[in-house]
Amino acid sequence: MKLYGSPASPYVVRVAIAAKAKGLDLPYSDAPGGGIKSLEYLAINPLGKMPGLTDDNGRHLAESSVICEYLDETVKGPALLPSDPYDRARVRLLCRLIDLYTMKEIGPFFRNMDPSKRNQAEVDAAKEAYMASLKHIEHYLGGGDYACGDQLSLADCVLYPSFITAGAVLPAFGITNQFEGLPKLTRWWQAMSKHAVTGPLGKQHSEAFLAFMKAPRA
Ligand SMILES: N[C@@H](CCC(=O)N[C@@H](CS)C(=O)NCC(=O)O)C(=O)O
Repeated sequence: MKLYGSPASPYVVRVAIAAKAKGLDLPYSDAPGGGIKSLEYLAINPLGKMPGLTDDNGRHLAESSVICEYLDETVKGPALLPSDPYDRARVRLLCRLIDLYTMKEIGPFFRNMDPSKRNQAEVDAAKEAYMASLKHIEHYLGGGDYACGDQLSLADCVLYPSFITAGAVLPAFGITNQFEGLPKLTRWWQAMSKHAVTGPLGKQHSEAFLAFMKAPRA
């Protein structure tokens, strides 16, 4: 099994967290051929995005949430999807909310990091949509230490690195505590940062993402 991508990517880190939660260490591998747009990597993931996964049979997969579910079904270890159908749906719903709504708004922030070139209207719209998406996640969150139930699920694997990425970008736009007024998210966030699986991989993501942000760009 090979995971392609960098610890700077929240999408890649969610796969590493899901693997580790199953008891599997899945190291980050560089895309072959010099990067994610190389012909060699496009043969693995034609979308040219990270992560990509090659399984033990040499078959390839793309899209982080799909890869996480594949690991859950093929790697021995604790189940990352609850057995109760409603809870399972809720885990999938939380993953969908963060992908379709929350992460969508990170792009505008990222594009507007430089205050001298900032499109304030774009930033204001992103702020409103981002905070609305957090309220929706708060609504469906369990209220305990885990996103759903009393053990780690795919929702924790997917949400946690996304909020680390967001938390590194938002202070530049005046949001120093993205979970202010959101008690379920606040409790869950504190628990995740101390959790034996999410804590260390989250810390590594945070450091790698901050280094990526500081790196000069062409
Ligand atoms: N929906 C994809 C998103 C992956 C994604 O956007 N990855 C970023 C890195 S954080 C990437 O590879 N971007 C390069 C590009 O889009 O060209 C997933 O869940 O795997």
